[in-house]
Amino acid sequence: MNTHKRMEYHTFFLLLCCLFPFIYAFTICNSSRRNSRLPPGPKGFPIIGNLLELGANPHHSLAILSKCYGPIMSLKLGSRTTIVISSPAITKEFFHTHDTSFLNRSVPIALRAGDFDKYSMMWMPAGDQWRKMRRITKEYLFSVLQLDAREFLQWKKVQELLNHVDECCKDEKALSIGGAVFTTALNILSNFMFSIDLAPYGLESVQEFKDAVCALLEAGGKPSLPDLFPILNSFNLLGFLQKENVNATKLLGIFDKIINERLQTRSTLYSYDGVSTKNSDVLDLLLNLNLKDESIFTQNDMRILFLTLFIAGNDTTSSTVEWAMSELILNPQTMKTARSEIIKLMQNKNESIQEYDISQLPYLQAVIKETLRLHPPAPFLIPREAIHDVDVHGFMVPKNAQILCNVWAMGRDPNVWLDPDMFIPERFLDTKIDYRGQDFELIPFGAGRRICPGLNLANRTLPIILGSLIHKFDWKVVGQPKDIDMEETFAITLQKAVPLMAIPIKI
Ligand code: HEM
Ligand SMILES: *[C@@H]1O[C@H](CO)[C@@H](O)[C@H](O)[C@H]1NC(C)=O
Ligand SMILES: *[C@@H]1O[C@H](CO)[C@@H](O)[C@H](O)[C@H]1NC(C)=O
Ligand SMILES: *[C@@H]1O[C@H](CO)[C@@H](O)[C@H](O)[C@H]1NC(C)=O
Ligand SMILES: *[C@@H]1O[C@H](CO)[C@@H](O)[C@H](O)[C@H]1NC(C)=O
Ligand SMILES: *[C@@H]1O[C@H](CO)[C@@H](O)[C@H](O)[C@H]1NC(C)=O
Ligand SMILES: CC(=O)N[C@H]1CO[C@H](CO)[C@@H](O)[C@@H]1O
Repeated sequence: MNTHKRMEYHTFFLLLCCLFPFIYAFTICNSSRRNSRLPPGPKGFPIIGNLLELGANPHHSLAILSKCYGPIMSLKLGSRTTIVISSPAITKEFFHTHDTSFLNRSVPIALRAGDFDKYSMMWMPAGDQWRKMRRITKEYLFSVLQLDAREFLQWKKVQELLNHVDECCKDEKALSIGGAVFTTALNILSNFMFSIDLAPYGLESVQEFKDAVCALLEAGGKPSLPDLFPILNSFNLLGFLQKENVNATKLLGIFDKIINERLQTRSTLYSYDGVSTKNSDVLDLLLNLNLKDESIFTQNDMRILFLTLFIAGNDTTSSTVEWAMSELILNPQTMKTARSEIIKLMQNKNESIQEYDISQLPYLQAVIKETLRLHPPAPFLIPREAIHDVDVHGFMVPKNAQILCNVWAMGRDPNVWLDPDMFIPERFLDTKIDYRGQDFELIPFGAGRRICPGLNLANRTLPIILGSLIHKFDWKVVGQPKDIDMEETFAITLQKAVPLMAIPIKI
């Protein structure tokens, strides 16, 4: 499988090199036609669009291309100028020095269907509405205060996960790590927000919810044909988009139901003016806000916010834990080191890891960093768009250009990391490198003003879940660890192509 993949890139690379003279001739001979200050790249060669479309892993293809053209290059995907950046220094210019010029998102056409881009904080242009949503998530959802207040809740959800694993343990049953963690991550979120479990372990309804979100994600992530060749837009893949719409509508329907039910309980509980003074969860806080001044925060804002957060929070968390577990099972010595650290810290406590323990588990934190370095859930971050023409690094980035930051390539760049392909958490032990968006060699959460707002939550959820899983259980796979399939599949997030199934063994 691996060799096969490698062959494929090899072939791709060869093909490129054969094409290079043509591309070169094409570009140089007609350079008067285009702006010569654009970053280098195979300009105006539509076949590249095709190749990307064909390649299931565009982050690999673009990493190869940037070996030819350098860490800042421009491509023409259909009619859209795309700037691909793949070095920490250049990334810093974009998301630090010139951050305000790249605050807009470039919206995949599939998402424009349901006006999703107009309402969702993740895709909307960086205007007043976006600033408002950022402020609300910062104050009401992911502030240290709010996260502290809900610490017990997260802990409780992790206990449920451990109980579930315990049961699989008794039956010596292999368990889908991603699936189990997905349920936990979803429930942590849904309890943060509405104080209910959206996903009981292993029920049909979860699958439905997952499928719906999945389809939406895939639609957003793959560079679809009409995106690359807008001329095809007239076909519009109508049936497809309508289906997406139905699905989004369905998800929104779930949130509507929850909101309406809450409004009803509130009206009976707090009969005076419907304002809850006892701030029990995010929904209550937001409804209070909505009651204070409906124009500030409408019910539609609310349900789209929920939808966005569920899409953003689902598989990022579970796929990171899944990758981490795969790497740890592949590297037993690393697993051992991580576990001993936890056992040593916890030996005088008879409980499982709590949030305040994390700061005393540097190795566990390093494992998470190393996982995010090699397997960033968003290999291109989430594409931004140039608001106006910008001069970067001596090149001209034109207005409306789409910016792809290949964090996946940076994570595996030998100029940036020693032995980039090896899983070595130790590399983070004696550095201060963190993923808060200031160290540009490691920015799985993005950087600048549009950095992932869920960062604080993820920084608590990831180590707690992973730490608990390896503290209480040893893990083995059917067959040899070295046979674990580490292939990736690309939607808007990077997931394992073959889910990790592992058998827990109680310690
Ligand atoms: C391992 C976990 C996660 C990773 C690696 C991750 C990564 C990212 C990245 C790379 C971006 C784009 C940043 C940029 O443009 O510079 C982003 C945006 C976003 N993330 Fe996350 N994320 C994670 C977890 C979460 C969680 C748990 C939530 C919420 C529940 C969340 C909510 C969002 C939202 C709403 C945005 C859009 C922000 C905006 O456009 O203003 N993320 N995330
Ligand atoms: C560049 O291409 C255009 C047509 O696309 C042609 O008219 C023009 O002569 C070409 N310029 C050069 C320098 O070859
Ligand atoms: C959602 O979309 C997927 C694939 O596009 C489809 O299989 C599924 O049936 C849809 N769900 C609904 C409720 O339409
Ligand atoms: C921890 O141990 C103490 C006594 O040693 C006991 O009272 C407490 O219930 C235990 N807690 C848990 C979670 O087992
Ligand atoms: C993540 O949590 C750890 C431990 O609490 C803390 O030291 C670190 O600064 C946090 N990182 C970010 C990016 O918030
Ligand atoms: C961001 O994009 C929107 C439309 O997509 C546009 O109206 C707006 O002007 C852009 N923002 C800025 C600051 O240019
Ligand atoms: C909708 C969606 O992305 N679902 C995913 C959530 O995470 C689990 C575990 O990684 C995936 O299996 C789902 O496909």
